[in-house]
Amino acid sequence: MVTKLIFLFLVGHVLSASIRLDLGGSDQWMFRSGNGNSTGMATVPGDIYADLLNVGVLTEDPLKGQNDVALRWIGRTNWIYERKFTVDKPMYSKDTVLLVIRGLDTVGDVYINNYFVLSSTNQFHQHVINVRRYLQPGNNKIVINFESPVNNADVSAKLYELNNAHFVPPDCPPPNYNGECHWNFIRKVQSSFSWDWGPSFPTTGIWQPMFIQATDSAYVDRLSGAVVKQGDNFVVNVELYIYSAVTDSSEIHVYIPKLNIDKKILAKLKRDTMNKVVGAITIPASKVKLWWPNGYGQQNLYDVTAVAMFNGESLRSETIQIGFRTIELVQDFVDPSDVLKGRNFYFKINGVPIFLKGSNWIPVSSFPARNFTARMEFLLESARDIGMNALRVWGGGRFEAEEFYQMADRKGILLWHDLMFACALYPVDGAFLSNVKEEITTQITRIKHHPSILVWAGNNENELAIRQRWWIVGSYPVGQQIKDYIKLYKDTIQPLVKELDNSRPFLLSSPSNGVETEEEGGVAVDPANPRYGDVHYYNDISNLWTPSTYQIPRCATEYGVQSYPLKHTMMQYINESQWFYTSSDMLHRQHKPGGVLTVLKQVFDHFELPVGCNPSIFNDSSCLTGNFMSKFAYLSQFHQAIAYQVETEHYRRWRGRLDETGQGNTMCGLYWQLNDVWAAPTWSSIDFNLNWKPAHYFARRFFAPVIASMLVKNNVVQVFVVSDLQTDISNATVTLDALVWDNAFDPVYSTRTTVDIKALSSNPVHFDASNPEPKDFVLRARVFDSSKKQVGFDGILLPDHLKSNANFGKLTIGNFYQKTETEYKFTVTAEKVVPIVWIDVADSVKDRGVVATFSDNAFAMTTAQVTVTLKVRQNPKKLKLKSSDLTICHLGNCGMTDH
Ligand code: BMA
Repeated sequence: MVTKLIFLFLVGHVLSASIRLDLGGSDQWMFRSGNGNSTGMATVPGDIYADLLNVGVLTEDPLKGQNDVALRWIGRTNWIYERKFTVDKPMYSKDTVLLVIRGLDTVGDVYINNYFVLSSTNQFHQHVINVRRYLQPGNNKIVINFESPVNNADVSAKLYELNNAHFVPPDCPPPNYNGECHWNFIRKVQSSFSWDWGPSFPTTGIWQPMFIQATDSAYVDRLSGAVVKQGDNFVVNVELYIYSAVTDSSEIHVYIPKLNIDKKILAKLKRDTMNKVVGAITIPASKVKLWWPNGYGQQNLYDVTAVAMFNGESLRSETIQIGFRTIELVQDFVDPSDVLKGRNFYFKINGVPIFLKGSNWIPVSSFPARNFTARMEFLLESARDIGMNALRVWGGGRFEAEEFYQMADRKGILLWHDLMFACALYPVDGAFLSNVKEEITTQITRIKHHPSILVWAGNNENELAIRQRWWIVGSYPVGQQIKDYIKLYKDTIQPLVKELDNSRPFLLSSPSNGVETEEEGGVAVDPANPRYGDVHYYNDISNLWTPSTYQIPRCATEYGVQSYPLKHTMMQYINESQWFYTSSDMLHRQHKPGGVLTVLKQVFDHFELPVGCNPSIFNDSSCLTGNFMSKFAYLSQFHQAIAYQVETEHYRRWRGRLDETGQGNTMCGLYWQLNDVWAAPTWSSIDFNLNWKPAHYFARRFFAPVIASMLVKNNVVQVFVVSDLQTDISNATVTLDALVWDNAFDPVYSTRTTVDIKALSSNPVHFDASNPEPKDFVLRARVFDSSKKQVGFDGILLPDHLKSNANFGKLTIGNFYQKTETEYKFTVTAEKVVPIVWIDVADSVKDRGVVATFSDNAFAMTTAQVTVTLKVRQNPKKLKLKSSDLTICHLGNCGMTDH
């Protein structure tokens, strides 16, 4: 009680000796191009594209048509941002006046009243600098001269080549990306120079908040700290960053109100420096409620606040939230008597082995300075709601916004966190290494308190790139590439990360062989070896609906296949006349080299072609129509969904099982990719307009805690009941039915058996009866507990070839009613078995900003009627929905009339 009172008193105390002036806003900053041709008011935080749109220099959304190419000049231009601000008497009377910048994008010099203040070289750096001596009473001016990021990268690459007698690959992205070169030479979001799923928008601007903080005493910049378990206790290693105006000592209190903790730390602060004050709070583990990933328990979080008592003043930090949980990365040999079989690779959270189920996160937008709270919330909720427990923050993106980590903490989404290096080799000169060290120190310190962060990985695919010889550079032999790689990730980054954060594991790369990579010196002979660490797996040639296509890895952190957005999404960014698959706008958005043909081939290996069209003749005119494109877009999405199901279930079936060569014990399935930054054919399961693609609905079923997954081998069906539950299901009944297209909903074959389902494992279930030849059947497996309640969803296995022109009968939506403000219920009735049913809200409703998802969708109808709930996620105009606002189609007719 006493603690609480002190706490309230301190929080309420007026911070009289400090003055803050926010330098953000939309009515103070001006921007102009280096040559003075474009100019106007700017918004801070913001980016140059938003500013140019605001003032009308750009008249169209950069994401439309081929604007990324038309607007290339923006990234190749130097931009100047400036504003005036007033230093009033009270502020001028302070002798410490700090300029605090949370992020500049990217390379530029900052001046106040023509005095040079600092140079920015990195989008992920932050700056706190005493600028008192540059200030004057009254009017002051701050100017930031940004260099074009494209030119800067280009010049840096050339200089490096001159000094080191070799270039650092890659030079440029493939020409069809319409991207910029040498992203590896500038420390900004690597994909802002283009990627295979996104356009090139090399942003410039003041992308994070900026303010002036004047003080006579001190300014508390940041509270941070990681939580580790030691014996029976948790230890919160608190770090407080205080910029002090004077040399003095301070009494610091760190409060964790829920635990009634008031920890006193005495600190000696040095004048005119950022002081790092540390303290350890030891808490018996029995006193706390653990934080769990989604599906395993509550996401218990605790507020932590620090208050520094200073010269009679109390300076309060921002409140952070921490969680108590342990992380263990298990990498023991699968068979100690035969180490060549490889090592396990899985994570235990609070002692429970967790199968990582999820996807890969790319930046929420090409324009990350803008406010994307709602979009981010939607995407993370979409991950949580379908049972994901993990996302990989991919290394070509960014250290995310604070709110991203907060949402992941609250939703129980574990984050496999790459550091921001991707698909490239990097310079290793002194300047680059110190630049990177500051970046990593800043960012890890900023976010390490978040319980959702599971692991750091040094980069995306750079080890793989060396070994798979992605680039042959005569003057830069592989041996030297390896040496440089080791210098950057093993000798520089790894010790730094370990020093900054000993509360979670560090991996040199993703994918890597984990411990094996370390034992091989940092670059493994075969980083893609499925017996060690994680793998990324892509295949454009083989049948993706057949499990035998896939490896049996320990952990799959990337895999996927592309699909096209539906017409309604595309129509907001291209003209209707471009809605055919070889139109210049559609080709423009397909960055994956060869992607147009591989998607066509993949899709029509499983589905029938629309009558009359033969896309193997590339310009067959009957395929080059909007109708074909509409149908093809649906089919590509259905194909993607089934491929993700087959691959993910394959991984899940290998949970806790090894083959005779020691492969197996697979513990991760993170498909590539969750989200999109533009409307284009990509690997995402949620399109740019936030429509869940069929793959996302499939994921809800294939990521369910218990699945009944079928494997057909030599015409024999086996059912694997894979359980991520922590308790066994004894006396479960497993049923298997075979259905056909023309026997209504009556199975032509049924069998069942009773088994015990072991927790946290994959349980192969054998049937006594001989099973049917499964080629043309829809197979359905179900699991029931001992009280005859179904566990999980129907397991469905569709035939390898599906008649996408067939008539699957009439589908009817009925009994539509509003259940709550945001939920509607209805039934779907079918006449016969339908392989895939697709429900949607009508385009006219989407046009009014409605984003909705369904409790189930893209499902096989194997009973006459199912009940579905529609959940309205965004509804800016507060529309009331009617049953006529829904559309329904099936595999045979989706896209036949435009939806
Ligand atoms: C991997 C990723 C990304 C890429 C994806 C699809 O290489 O790491 O770089 O977008 O595959 O090609």
